[in-house]
Amino acid sequence: MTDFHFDLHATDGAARTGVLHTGRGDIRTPAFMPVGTAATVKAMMPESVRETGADIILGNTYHLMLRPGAERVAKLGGLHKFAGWERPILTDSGGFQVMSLAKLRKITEEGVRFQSHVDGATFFMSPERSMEIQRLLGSDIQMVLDECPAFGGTEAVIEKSLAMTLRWAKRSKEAFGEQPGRGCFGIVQGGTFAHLRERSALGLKEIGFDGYAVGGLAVGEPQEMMFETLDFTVPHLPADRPRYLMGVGKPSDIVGAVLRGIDMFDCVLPTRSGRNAQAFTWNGTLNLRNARHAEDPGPIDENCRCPACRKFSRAYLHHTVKAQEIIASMLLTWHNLTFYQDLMAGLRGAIAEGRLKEYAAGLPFIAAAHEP
Ligand code: PRF
Ligand code: ZN
Repeated sequence: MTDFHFDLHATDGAARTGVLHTGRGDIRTPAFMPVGTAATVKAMMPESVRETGADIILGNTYHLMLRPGAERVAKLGGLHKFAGWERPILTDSGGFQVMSLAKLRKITEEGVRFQSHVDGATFFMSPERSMEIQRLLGSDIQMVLDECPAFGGTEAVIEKSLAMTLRWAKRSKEAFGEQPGRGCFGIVQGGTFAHLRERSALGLKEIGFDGYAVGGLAVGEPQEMMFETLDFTVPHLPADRPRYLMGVGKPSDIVGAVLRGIDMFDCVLPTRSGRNAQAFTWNGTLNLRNARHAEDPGPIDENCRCPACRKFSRAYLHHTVKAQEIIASMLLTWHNLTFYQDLMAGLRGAIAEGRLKEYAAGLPFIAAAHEP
């Protein structure tokens, strides 16, 4: 089996392109991971997700432990077989989702006790249990359990949270143990405080991980502040390991983060907004619900290779959105995931050719005003 390892092929300023090798296949970086929270990328068949250009999808420990349960998925042959996706899967640890979705959370040094948002049942998640679930699922990239503090916390609050997150990272790594072909990623926290981000990165490096995520961003801070935090965080991460910015983001967030040395991304935006009638284009976003599309015979994007653009008009998409037809979600999700993957391919090509800055500056959506 292929060892889990990262090969850097080229750099351009702080930006990098390469391949992350796993036992289940290769991931070209910079990479965008479509979100498949509940063992499905919503509204998409797995082979269609692959056709958009995805090398890896993301799954969620939190959702899968509640329903259908990690032990059940393991009994059925693991998450890849269960979900019909044989390529790599990264699983988030559940820390972030417990904070945003669960009811009656109680965090202690041992872990977090919470009530399911599905049926109110009580669960307990420790760093060890999170890693056990991710192993049962068969995840190729397993994330440590962390605490993602809300934006705007005081330095003292963020510092205390970070100290526990580092202790959880150590326990998570020990629980991960040795798993051939699979990797374990640490998660840098520390809010928007430079010295806390540095402390977090140094602490994680000392433990030693296969990759390093930047967590605690895109939690309500302005884009400029996210970029500034990356500027003082990324230099503390090892150059020979992949770097993953969690839960990001808009196309312009991704371009800015790639320019700052990030290699991997995940976000619900292309899938969720596709189910909400929004289409991404090189000139900004379109809302297909808008009446101005009602008699438009043209596609979303003349140059797009996706089925929504090759076979259907804006008028048809407008109609199916208005009529709440399922195909509207399917086609707009397919289009948006194609757009995101084509953007990543464009970024990889530009880095390989040493022209990323010019490529990024020439992207019309970076400056384009969004449709009201
Ligand atoms: N931690 C984890 N998952 C996450 C985040 C985090 O901080 C974020 C923050 N944007 C998204 N997903 N474990
Ligand atoms: Zn398209």
